[in-house]
Amino acid sequence: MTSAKTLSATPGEAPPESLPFSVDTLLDLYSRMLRIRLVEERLAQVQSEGELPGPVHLYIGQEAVAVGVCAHLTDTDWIASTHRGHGHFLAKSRETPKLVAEVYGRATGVCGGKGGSMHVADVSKGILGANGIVGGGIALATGAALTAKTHGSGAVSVGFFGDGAANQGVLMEALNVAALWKLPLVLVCENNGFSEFSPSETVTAGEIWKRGTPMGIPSRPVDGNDIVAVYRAAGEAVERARRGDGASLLEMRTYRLRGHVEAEKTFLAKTYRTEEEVEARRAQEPLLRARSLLRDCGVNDAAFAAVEAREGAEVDAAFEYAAASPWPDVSTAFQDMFA
Ligand SMILES: Cc1ncc(C[n+]2csc(CCOP(=O)(O)OP(=O)(O)O)c2C)c(N)n1
Repeated sequence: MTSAKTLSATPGEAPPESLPFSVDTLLDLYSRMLRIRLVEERLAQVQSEGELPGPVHLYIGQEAVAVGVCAHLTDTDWIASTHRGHGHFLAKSRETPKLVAEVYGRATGVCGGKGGSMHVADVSKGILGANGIVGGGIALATGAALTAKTHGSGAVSVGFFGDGAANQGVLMEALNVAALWKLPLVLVCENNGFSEFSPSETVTAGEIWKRGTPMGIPSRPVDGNDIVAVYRAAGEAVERARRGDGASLLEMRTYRLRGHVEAEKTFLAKTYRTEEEVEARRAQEPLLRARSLLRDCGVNDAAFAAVEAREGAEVDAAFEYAAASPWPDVSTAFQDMFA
């Protein structure tokens, strides 16, 4: 099969003016976003068929944030995630079968099937886990940044959190100690427009990115559906943290295209947004925009088809693996619970 490396119409050429990387890199970032999208579309399908043991909060529409940020990290850097964490996991680790098996609750999952969708974690890859406690990842990432600084490991820690989580007091505490102690921390707020069923403007005062500036923390809003903008902003913040210059706060402005949780329409008494609004925002979604940019760079249909075939095959294999995997044995119920 043709590899992504040879797909661009401009192999080996300098990137166009507007790109901070080669066309091949853009295609690679696109393929990573596509992997997340394909996994989650399939999760939506199997969830509706009753195949999953628990609820799932999908990341569809926000893929550029996880991929553009994690592109700057290695396995020895840390991330802490949210209840909407599949995208963060897959952007940091490509171990798709382990992720899918975990969401299926199977023994072959990355947490042996005991974590499920909201607790996918892999410390060996620097993934401190998805988190059912809104804002919990902010504190975990700050602690990991303090550990990195104390040990002089050179690692950077990234805390992903939602706009709803930005209203938890822990954000203030994290910003305070991160500024005081110059922690190697990047706080990434994903403002996807909603906190559960409340539009952000009904529960959040002012602009979230501005909450870092009183502490002297470089803070900025970013178009979170533009993979290039995310990559650039995250690159600067990660570099700053790695240099020892301290923390940054990025507010990634994006949009949640699916429900807060799958099947929410079966229990919600009233809607909190219109179909027209969602459709209008679909035109701005990150994969569509990355495709359009790649086309402008000369990437053709055959190249897209090759990427789709490769990613589709990986995702098919991951779902086959998960569905065929055993449930955890009851005798293991108390293993790995305490350290
Ligand atoms: C501490 C805590 N409070 C409340 C909840 C219930 N809850 C689950 S998700 C959610 C909304 C979170 O919104 P946001 O942080 O914007 O993330 P998004 O769902 O938009 O990704 C709430 C309030 C919770 N899980 N934990």
